[in-house]
Amino acid sequence: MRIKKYVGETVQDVIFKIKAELGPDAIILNTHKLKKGGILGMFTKDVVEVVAGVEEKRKQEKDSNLLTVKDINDLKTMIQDMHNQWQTDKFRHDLSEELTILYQYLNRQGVAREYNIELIKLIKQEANPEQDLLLEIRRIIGQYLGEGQPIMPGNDTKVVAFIGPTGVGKTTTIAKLSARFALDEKKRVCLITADTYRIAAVQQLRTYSEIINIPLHVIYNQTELLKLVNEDLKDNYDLILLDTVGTSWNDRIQLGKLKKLMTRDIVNETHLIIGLNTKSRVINEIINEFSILSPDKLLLTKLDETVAFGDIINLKNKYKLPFSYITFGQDVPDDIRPAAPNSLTDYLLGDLNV
Ligand SMILES: Nc1nc2c(ncn2[C@@H]2O[C@H](COP(=O)(O)OP(=O)(O)O)[C@@H](O)[C@H]2O)c(=O)[nH]1
Ligand SMILES: [Mg+2]
Repeated sequence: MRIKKYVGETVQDVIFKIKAELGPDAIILNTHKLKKGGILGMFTKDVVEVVAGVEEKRKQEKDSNLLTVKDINDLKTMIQDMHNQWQTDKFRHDLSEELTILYQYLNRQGVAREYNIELIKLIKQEANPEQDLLLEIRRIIGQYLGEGQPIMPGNDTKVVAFIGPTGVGKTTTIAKLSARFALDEKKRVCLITADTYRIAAVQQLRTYSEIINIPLHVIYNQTELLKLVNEDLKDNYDLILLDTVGTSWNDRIQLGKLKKLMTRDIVNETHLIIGLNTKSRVINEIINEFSILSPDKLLLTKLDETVAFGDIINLKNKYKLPFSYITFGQDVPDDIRPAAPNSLTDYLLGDLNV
């Protein structure tokens, strides 16, 4: 144990110093008051003396966060490879200075090389040289991403289901949307949850439904869902939002169950929720696995926890599905917006300087 003595005017002062120096795990071993300073017994000051200690971490624990020589060499090789790839990237050499900056920028945002090249070619072809280049880039990338497709309640009751991995923001997004539709647009909204796996999940949605003052139904199987939608709720609501169990993307059994539950004769529209803070490789695996549920739209969450937005382009290209909404924070109902091309390009091109 590392032990040290601290002196200060008050106990709070001393504890503050101890925490700063020894960390939150420090323990107080002894305290006492004493007088200090002064001349001939006059002008002395009361001070507090505290002895504190902290258990020293074993060497091995400390070292686990350090990079080994091999780690450093691997990193060097990786950086060198990236540098070589960039240097020998033939495509780059024929570009104007501005387009080189854009190409490099999109590369850093994580846009896959093939899509990046496609975009740059498109901009080369279509940008009007009379116009401001940045505005032209925004316009062309906006067109490339296509119009967003948010939920449009119609004359008939519309049932919209939300699917995606656990913790991606399904329930929170449903709460945001139901508040928007029920409170702002005065639509008749009803919630159904099939997420009965955890008690807390139902409670979470129930709390929102009570605040927004809309009904919530809990269903356990397809028969109940069918009866509820086709008999009890039909024509009484403009919009029914269906929350589903948080499925691990590689749990095929669970995904199979979900597929059985959400047949097309019940659900009109399915939004697959993707946390944009997820690694590109994992996003691809998620979409591949969830494709058995034939999602109609992609809904992007957690843009506030993301620094690279290239996956917006990668997703659009690879899956050809429209985006419905983007969410960018935990606040219900504020942190959601329809996925308009303008909003998406704001994120993607936010720091671009050409
Ligand atoms: N930062 C951030 N957090 C979010 C966003 N959407 C949801 N969350 C948080 O993510 C966590 C999981 O959300 P939840 O809706 O329960 O996910 P579910 O398991 O898919 O239903 C909660 O703490 C939410 O507040 C978002 O856009 N940004
Ligand atoms: Mg949930």
